[in-house]
Amino acid sequence: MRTDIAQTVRLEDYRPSDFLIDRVDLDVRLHPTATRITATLSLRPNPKGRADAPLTLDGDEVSLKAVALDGRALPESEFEASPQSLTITQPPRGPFTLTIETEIDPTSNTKLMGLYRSSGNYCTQCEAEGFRRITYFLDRPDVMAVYTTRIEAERDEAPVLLGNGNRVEAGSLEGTSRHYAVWHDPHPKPSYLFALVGGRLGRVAKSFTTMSGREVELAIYVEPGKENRADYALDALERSMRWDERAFGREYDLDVFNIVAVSDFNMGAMENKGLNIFNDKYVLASPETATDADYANIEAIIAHEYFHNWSGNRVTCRDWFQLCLKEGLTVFRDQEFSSDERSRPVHRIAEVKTLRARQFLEDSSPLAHPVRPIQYREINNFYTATVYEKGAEIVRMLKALIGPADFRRGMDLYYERCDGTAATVEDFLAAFADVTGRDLSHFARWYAQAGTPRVTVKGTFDAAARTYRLDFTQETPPTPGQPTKEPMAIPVALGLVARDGSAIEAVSDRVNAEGVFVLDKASDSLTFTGVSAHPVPSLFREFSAPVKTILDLSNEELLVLLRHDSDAFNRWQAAQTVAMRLLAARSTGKAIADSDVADLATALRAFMETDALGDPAFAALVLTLPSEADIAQDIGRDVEPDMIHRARKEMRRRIGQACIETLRHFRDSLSATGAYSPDAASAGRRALRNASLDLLAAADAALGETLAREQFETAGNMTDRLAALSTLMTLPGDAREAALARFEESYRDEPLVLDKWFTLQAMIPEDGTLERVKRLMEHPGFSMNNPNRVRSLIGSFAMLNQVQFNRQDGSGYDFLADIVLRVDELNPQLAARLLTSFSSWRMMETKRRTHAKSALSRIAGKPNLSRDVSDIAARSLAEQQGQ
Ligand code: 0A1
Ligand code: ZN
Repeated sequence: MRTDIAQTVRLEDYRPSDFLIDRVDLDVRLHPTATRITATLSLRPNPKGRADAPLTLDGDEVSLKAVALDGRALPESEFEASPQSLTITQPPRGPFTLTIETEIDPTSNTKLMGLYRSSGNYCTQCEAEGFRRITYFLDRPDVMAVYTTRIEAERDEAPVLLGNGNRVEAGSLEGTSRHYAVWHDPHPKPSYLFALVGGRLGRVAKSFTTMSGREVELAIYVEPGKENRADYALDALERSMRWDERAFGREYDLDVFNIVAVSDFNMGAMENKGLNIFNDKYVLASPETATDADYANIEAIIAHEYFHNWSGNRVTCRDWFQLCLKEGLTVFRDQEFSSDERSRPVHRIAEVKTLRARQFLEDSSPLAHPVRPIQYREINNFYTATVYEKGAEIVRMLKALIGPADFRRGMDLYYERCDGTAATVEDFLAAFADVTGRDLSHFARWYAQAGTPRVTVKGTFDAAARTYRLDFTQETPPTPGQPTKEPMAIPVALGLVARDGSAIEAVSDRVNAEGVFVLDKASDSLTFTGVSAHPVPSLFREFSAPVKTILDLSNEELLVLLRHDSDAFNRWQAAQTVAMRLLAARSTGKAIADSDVADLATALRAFMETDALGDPAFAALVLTLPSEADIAQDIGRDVEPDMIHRARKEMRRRIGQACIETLRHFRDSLSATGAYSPDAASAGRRALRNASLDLLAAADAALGETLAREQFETAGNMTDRLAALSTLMTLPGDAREAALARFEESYRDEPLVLDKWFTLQAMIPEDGTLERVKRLMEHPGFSMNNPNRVRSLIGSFAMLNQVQFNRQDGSGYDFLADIVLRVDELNPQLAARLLTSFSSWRMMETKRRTHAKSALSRIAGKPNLSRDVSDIAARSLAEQQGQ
């Protein structure tokens, strides 16, 4: 375990490195338990650094075998070495070469950082601080070098050898069973983008010609025998490359682009230069094993990693505080790509659902932090929804504020100025300020201030004056370390809707050509003139800002928006708001009028009868009520998960019964014809059909069970089969257990499919689920060492099963605490992620809160915790100022 537990890194303490590394030559001799690395580093003092500083290189669990300076072996008196660092006390004052030999054990590397093994193959993960687990290095993103890597291995064990950049040489070692390959990457890069792979892998490939005529060989490497499951990923890669050329004028810059899928990976994927390494869940797909959602995720993540080649690799981050510079921007870019490839409104709704479920939750929790944090103890804990998803929303707002043409000009200027450098958020904003001549310093607050702003809006119609006034106020709640807040610059895209659906030609000089009003004060108002009848305002169209809104609209007015708004996002939002009001009231024991539920059901039925088939994917979203976790967040305090569960179930029953004929019709008429295709239109039809099945089952359990069983047996693809099984999960009894057994029998040799089986069972909202989860941990397909398995079973239980994780007897919390402590010994990053499922603990009612606090305290009190887990535990428990 690391010993520097309490050390805090602060943005304000940033200073340039005292030394720079221009070239790195690596010689890696792969061996299962004793891999040897010889690193030859070309160093020089940094003119921007301190003049007489020693040279201290970072290390982490590496064993030093030898060190030489300019070819002279260094005696022990001239350096200090520990597994965590290597210091040359009196380095030369000019350029010099340091040769370091280290040894590491990839087989026992269960942290999956640095060089490790997955299914016998060798692979690496270096972001954020994994390179120091391979050799001693200035392991910080502003030290950028040109790498040449020679990889040597047993030919039998690792016939495929891959590195960053282009392959420049390969051959056998005469008279031995070993072979080697040499890779050279001409683009200077930080160490976190280093990668190598050695293993037995199958390959699919395709060639691609970039817009300027460069020939690139695209290849995806997978477990042998699964090559045909990589076709969709390869196609998504080609489409991503084309899109970046079209949308941003960015083309690829090496002769090869390799992707390797591995089955043990802590995150989704990694953008290493020219050699992306992926969690195989985000590469492998076939109609029989992957759902529509899997296909969409693969497309998005392939795009995300590819787009990093410019936003992240060509322009990287000066330090880890600037993580959103690459991640927020790249998420924005992959979201735009998916929106262009699929339905924009449907994709936007999906993005917002994720943002609210993950980022708003984080923002209201003890783990809240600014998009650009100002301090951290463990950087791995900052790969968060705030940095990624809120980071993307900031870029989206910037585009809304300055318009698409200036946004593109700003992006071009940013790339032109910062190409080949390690940049900051200030560099990014300066490009847009310079192309528009605007002062973006107020806007920059979005990077610094944590918490979700709350915007309250009131509308006043004056019939005599024919005006309609909107009064806005905003406030942002306190978050850790930030008790008081400043107003934010909030773009409000808006319009007015007449109650009969006709267009309203109202004007206001506060609204720009794109229909956006900017709220940048604590309160402000705007008046429309020429308004002949009382309108319904449609605010935050397309979710123009990551804020919570409190509207003074009646349910009836919201249902006007569901029917008539030209903005699809707000049609969906209107139905969600009405449902949420009713659900939150019911879940807190407040009476609601029966007629209110009936009105919502009637409006949904009307929507389905007239509009649903025009865009089935959109209709499926409208039919889906806010989740139990969404409702808990809306209530915000003294939450009783069982009441929420009952309220939601009851409302689904009522809506299902009111719409039963239409649901039946959709379920029967939207059947697939022909072969499965993952395209958005086909997926949309399946989504509506399966949402209909699920609501039918809520309305009539016997009918639901019959239909779901039949669909489970006859489904021609995994989307429909899993949807049927998921509906059966809501219906306790023999049919459910029999279907689960059948599924296990069919897919026990398909780990990624078995993960879905683990997840569905972990989510069953009934007593007995915790025992089921414990039993499943003994299943031969489960492994505590594999992050996908742990996340599917235990992560799903803790994050997606509101009632059983938050059991009033505290057993859900105790279980998770035990698991976190066990996993921490193997894989601290995974353990810390699991622990974030406590982020809603403070909003629970007293009994649950007490149990959660004691489970967290038990974790925090354990000696020898990893830095990852101790950081999350301590922040989760900290008393918050001003809250
Ligand atoms: N940069 C990657 C995410 C990533 C971060 C840390 C990792 O360490 C285990 C792995 C991947 C991305 O944004 O896709
Ligand atoms: Zn990323």
